[in-house]
Amino acid sequence: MKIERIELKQLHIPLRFRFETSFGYTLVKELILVSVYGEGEVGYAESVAMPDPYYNEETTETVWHMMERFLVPKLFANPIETPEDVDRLFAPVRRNNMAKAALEGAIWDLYCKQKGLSLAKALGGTKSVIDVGISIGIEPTVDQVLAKVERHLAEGYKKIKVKIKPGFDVELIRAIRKQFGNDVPLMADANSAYTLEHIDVMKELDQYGLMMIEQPLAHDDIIDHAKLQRELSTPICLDESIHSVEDARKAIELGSCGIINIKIGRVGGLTESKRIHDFCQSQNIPVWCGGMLESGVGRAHNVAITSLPNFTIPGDTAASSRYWEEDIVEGGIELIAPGQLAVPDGPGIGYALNTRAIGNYVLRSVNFRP
Ligand code: OSB
Ligand code: MG
Repeated sequence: MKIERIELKQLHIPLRFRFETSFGYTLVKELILVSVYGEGEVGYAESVAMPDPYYNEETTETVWHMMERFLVPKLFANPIETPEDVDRLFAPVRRNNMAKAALEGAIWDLYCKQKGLSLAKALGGTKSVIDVGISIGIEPTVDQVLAKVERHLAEGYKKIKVKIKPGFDVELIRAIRKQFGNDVPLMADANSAYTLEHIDVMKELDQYGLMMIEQPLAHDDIIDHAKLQRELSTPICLDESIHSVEDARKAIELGSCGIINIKIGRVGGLTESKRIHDFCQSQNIPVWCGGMLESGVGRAHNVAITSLPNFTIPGDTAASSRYWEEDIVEGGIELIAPGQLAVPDGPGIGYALNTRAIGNYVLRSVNFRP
């Protein structure tokens, strides 16, 4: 593959709602759109790092720096035949997974477009339609969350995830169960807001038949999660704690979780995402695709990876119109049936970019050439 040019664009896209978690809130989505040009095609991906280092240690600025100073030069200095070569080339760089994933993802898209293959097929996807859920943020009141649950259930989302934090947890889950019943596929995501000192809260949550509790304890922990999992019948799902297939292996061996959330950015790319998927499949651990409030470009990558067979639990890839007035992919990515998205079969990610919308959202851009 000949790479002729790499372009980075920083975009700011206003969200249609305020999205709050236990670690902060987002009103305007900030992302880096990566375009890799070669042999008449362009591959696209986006960096999912947030502006601030509160979900993980990366930020928009660290991603830009790592790409410019280390990762792009590696791509120009080495022959690349397949996306797996990129994974190997970036391996000596410690962490900075979101920076790596954005470049690797754009090269996956470019590679697929050059071969005339859909990204889903190239990754080993088997589904043409995927079930999706929705992640609902913390609101000022329980009633405001209930109103959102009602709206999104009516749209047919197959899994309702609510964000929790100490003081906004058991009462919320009890209210959702009371209003919508025990059959609603419901889970809670704590984004590391608890410690083992909150064991009583966890045991109370354990009474509500949740599909899982996502990342209750520290972002860098798998020991306490194993202790907690022994006390609960609800499966723990790890998000922040898993950066690689090695992390997944250790967490599963310790009994720290029963489910894993795969985010392509957090684990450093599609190649590593597929490894985690395959390993979890061999261990009978179901996986699902997490979200980072991605634009349509990032969500197109999420759709492609979700088409793999062990993504048996609906992910957080909601429709474009939930997030944006106008997405940066033409027409957005919308539900084709209640709670379902189509897996495109066109080349690469299968969506064209809306260059006019991108022009409205762009803050800065830079081009690199060999
Ligand atoms: O923990 O899954 C998370 C968004 C930003 C950072 C972390 C998380 C999330 C979400 C949103 O839950 C999922 C989405 O709608 O993209
Ligand atoms: Mg999470």
